[in-house]
Amino acid sequence: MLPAKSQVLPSRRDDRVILHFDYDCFYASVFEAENPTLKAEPLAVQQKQIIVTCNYEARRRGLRKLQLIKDARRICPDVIIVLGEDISRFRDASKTLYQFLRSFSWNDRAERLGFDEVWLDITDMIEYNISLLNPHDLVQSFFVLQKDDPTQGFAFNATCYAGPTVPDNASTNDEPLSLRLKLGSHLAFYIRTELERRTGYTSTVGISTSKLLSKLVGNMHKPKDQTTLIPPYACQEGQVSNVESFIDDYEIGKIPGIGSKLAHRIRQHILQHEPDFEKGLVYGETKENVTVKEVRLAEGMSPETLDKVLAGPGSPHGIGIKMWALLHGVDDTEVSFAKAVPSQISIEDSYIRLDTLPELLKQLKMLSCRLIERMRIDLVTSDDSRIRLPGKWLAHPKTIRLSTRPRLPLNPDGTRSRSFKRISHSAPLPNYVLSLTDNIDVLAERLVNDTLIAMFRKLHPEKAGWNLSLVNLAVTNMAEAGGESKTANGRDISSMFKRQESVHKEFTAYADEQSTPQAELVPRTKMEEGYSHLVDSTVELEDNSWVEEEDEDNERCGICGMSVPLFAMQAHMRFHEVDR
Ligand code: DGT
Ligand code: MG
Repeated sequence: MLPAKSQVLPSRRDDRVILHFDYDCFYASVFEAENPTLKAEPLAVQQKQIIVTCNYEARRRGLRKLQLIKDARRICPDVIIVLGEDISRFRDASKTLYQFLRSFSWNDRAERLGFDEVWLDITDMIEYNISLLNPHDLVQSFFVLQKDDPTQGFAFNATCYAGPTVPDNASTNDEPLSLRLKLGSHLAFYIRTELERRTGYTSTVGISTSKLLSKLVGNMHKPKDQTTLIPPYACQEGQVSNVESFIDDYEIGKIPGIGSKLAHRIRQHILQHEPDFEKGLVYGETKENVTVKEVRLAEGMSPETLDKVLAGPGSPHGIGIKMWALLHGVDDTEVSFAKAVPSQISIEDSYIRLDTLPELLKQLKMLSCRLIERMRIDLVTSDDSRIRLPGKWLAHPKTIRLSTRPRLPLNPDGTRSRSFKRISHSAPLPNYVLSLTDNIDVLAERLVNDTLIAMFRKLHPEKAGWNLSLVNLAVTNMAEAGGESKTANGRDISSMFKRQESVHKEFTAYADEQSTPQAELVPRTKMEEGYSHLVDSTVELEDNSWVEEEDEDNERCGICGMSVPLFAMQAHMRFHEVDR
């Protein structure tokens, strides 16, 4: 007999209040912030042959994210298209907005996902403010934003939610969670209004008790709005849990934490055949939707069944129970503390073809330069480390890691089987790389010659015959130079928190795109830019359960550059064939 749900599900942590922020049409908003007249125009941001995002005026006229440029021009001839290949402007804007949101937090649980999403765990602020409420006059309440200055805050009505709710017929419910979420919704409203007033950026916010639910529910009213998932959350006798009824209708591939490959396997299991795909650029979009409810209620479904369905090479231990929890809207992962220094810095690029030593050396040199540059930006205590040398290292990476993704040799029939596993080799990072007086170019050259070539030979002992689709260079194993911070393990680096410019740089960096005949580079996807710590085992893995083990198997479409899971590649190529 199956164990009762309560025995197998991790308990839901409904004592928390968590906000999820998603900036509206982020890349387009960055251009609009630089040139506000663009706001009234249909605006799209181009990377290679696709529109990675467009503003809401463009969406009103029929454009959408991840559309081919030629389609966009056909649908909306007066669309203004700007080039978004240089991601540094997005990184900078993201950092500024993050610092703004983080400044509201008391507990410093402020976690970024990619460039344009942030979670804040505001539980402590809510609890404190509930303790201040006057139960006889909830309508005229005041939310205190700073404990040491009770005049800093805003007036609000604690008897109702701010903004829309799910379900939308907000029946009065007097459980304590209801009051906590009401306060959360008012704080969300205040912060996103302030964000817009101070920076011009609009955002969409979800309010709930976990990262999963706040992220999902925020999507219900876009753009420039917010949504609270209201109680009851728990399954009680005679009551339907709003959590389950909310999550039940979602296609399983839309649940954060269930990545495209896992979703594909679950669909296969439920449908008992290979699911058909939509033709189009957005990979993994299935024609045959399988909802959370269908999976949950499928005959014989249990964590053990999911374990069997999802088991495979590289599947993490406990995948079944983890997925089972997500299907019930249960996610107990914490919102991470803001970090003083990244746990690693990683630079990578992907190639259509990289199979000669001279080209490899050139790419290693380029990646090394970018890596050292980013190390100096993220880990050195100067506001502009490139100008004010020498600065001081806040953390010393102790290890360097080289990873490659080799293509398999041709089969006897001339075809090539796809395998996209990365292989890695790590070595101690030579000390000279930490010199702040030497020129980056010189250091990079030395690193390649002294260390990286030997590391490469360990991975690829054969003289020729290799062909790489990706090279990644990372420094890891950070020894912080100090640490009273929550994330530090050494001496005092608290000063770092005080310097806005030096904290929270984007922790993953990528080489600039340049097209060369030998090593043609293709555009980055959202996964690579920001979501990489979700999907890429080389980046920021330690934080939370949002790691999906699978998308390393993605391959880049040589036509549009989309990162596409292998199983969807055929359907994706059919899309281009039809499109020609
Ligand atoms: P939204 O949130 O629907 O109002 O629109 P965005 O543009 O903020 O979209 P979102 O939140 O999914 O992604 C944030 C930014 O990340 C977006 O402005 C462009 C970039 N991005 C998203 N998906 C992809 C992708 O598949 N490839 C590339 N290269 N960039 C992407
Ligand atoms: Mg967004």
